[in-house]
Amino acid sequence: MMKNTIGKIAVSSAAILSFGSCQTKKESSKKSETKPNVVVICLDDLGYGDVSAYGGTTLKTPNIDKLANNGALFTDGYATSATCTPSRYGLLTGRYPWRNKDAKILPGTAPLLIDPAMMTMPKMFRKAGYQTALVGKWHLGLGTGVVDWNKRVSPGPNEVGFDDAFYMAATADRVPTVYLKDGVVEGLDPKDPIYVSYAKNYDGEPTGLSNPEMMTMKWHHGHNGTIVNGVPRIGFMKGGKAARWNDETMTNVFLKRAQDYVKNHKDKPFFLYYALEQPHVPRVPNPKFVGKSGLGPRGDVVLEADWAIGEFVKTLEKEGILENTIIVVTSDNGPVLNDGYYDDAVEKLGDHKPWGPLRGGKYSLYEAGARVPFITYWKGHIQPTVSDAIVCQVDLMTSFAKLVGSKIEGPDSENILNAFLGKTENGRETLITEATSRTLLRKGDWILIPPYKGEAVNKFVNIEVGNDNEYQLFNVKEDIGEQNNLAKSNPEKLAEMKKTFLELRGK
Ligand code: NG6
Ligand code: CA
Repeated sequence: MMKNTIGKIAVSSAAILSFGSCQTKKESSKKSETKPNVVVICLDDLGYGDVSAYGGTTLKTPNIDKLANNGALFTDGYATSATCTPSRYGLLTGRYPWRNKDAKILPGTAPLLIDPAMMTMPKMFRKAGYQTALVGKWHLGLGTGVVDWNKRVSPGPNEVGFDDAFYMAATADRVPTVYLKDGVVEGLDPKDPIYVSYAKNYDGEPTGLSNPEMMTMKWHHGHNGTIVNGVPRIGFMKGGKAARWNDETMTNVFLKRAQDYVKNHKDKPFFLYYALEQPHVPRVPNPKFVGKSGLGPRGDVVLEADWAIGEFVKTLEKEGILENTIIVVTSDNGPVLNDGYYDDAVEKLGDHKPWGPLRGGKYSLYEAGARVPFITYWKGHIQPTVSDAIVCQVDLMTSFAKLVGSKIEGPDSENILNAFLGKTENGRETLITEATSRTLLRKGDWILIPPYKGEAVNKFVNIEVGNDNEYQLFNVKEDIGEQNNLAKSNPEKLAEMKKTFLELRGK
């Protein structure tokens, strides 16, 4: 059912006619000899159903849809994890995050998770002659232990392959709420040094607990630390007042950096990882987008992100490099409504389904945890396609290596370049994703979730996280919503899946 819905929308002939149809054969074959720029646009907590090209009708994302309708839309595209840090670790290293025991949601003071000696996707691009850049969310740790935020913080993105990096350290709801440029807090006044702790508050600094009257957004669970711009965050921070970001302009700030990067680097091939913060909490849209979705701030920030993506693509076009740029649009993990603040995400949801037809959400072993919007677009090169291939962000590293003539491979990263280019529906055969350190197997049309202890529903976020005392076996081609556990009725398939899971996962 889902496939039909997607198919109808994504490959409507109007869309095909309106875009890219005038590209001549000669032009495209000439372009493919050059090294295309690669831009990976990764959103934060954007759900499978949040993109209207995936079948949603309440919330419209015209700019992402335009890429989806004129590129390849993957129905079975995955992050490696149902949370951010492990997911981005998989994306950037080509290695499954469950192989690294520290790949968990990190506090803003955590050390760098990626070993600087490791090969990474940006390093691979660099070796192939590319310029590399990060703009947006990092959340993979910084430094080696104790960080002095008043000096250059390293190692960080620059030490794992990014020539240029402009980023937030962790998440929008975690301190420090400042931007860093190549390891240096931007706009810091040396007379007002910045201190960050996740252990205890600094005397006299307002928190969500001590000064609730200062909050413009209330915390629901977790977020009762330092108040910045009326929003109580996770963790404590003191000083650095001039450097603190303004949540309302964050989208514009990141967009401008991404646009400037393109303008200043267009003469040589580049790899840009543009990591937008939406719709992660706290959801603080720019005033231009307040009330625009009718779904409250969560819907508004999705519209804002969609707008930013449209503006970014316009820049590529204006600079004359759209035909020579591959764009990937995806999300680090699935959706969540109440992720710790009272922000009307639940109350104003209406009939919008951020998870689409999938079960679960962020933090979940069920499909809405790691199955995410996944789109590849390359004007004149990728034909409008809806692909059922199983593809994962972990595969981008090796696949792009093949594209740019590099022999480098990520340890868990498969070469499925032709699937990413929409030329074949053969993607991965097997995939092991994770959700808060619990792993599961996708193989062909089947999902195996091993038994895990713990609550079935995380009551704070109201998401079925997938724990069960029994094995769960689903055929997601026939049962995309994972309603029928076939573990008992199909013992042969169960045995086969258990065997594969053991082989791949070990122990
Ligand atoms: C959780 C936070 C949640 C969010 C998440 C990270 C609490 C209670 N919840 O610990 O709000 O920040 O971490 O999200 O603190 S992620 O997309 O970066 O993985
Ligand atoms: Ca996320």
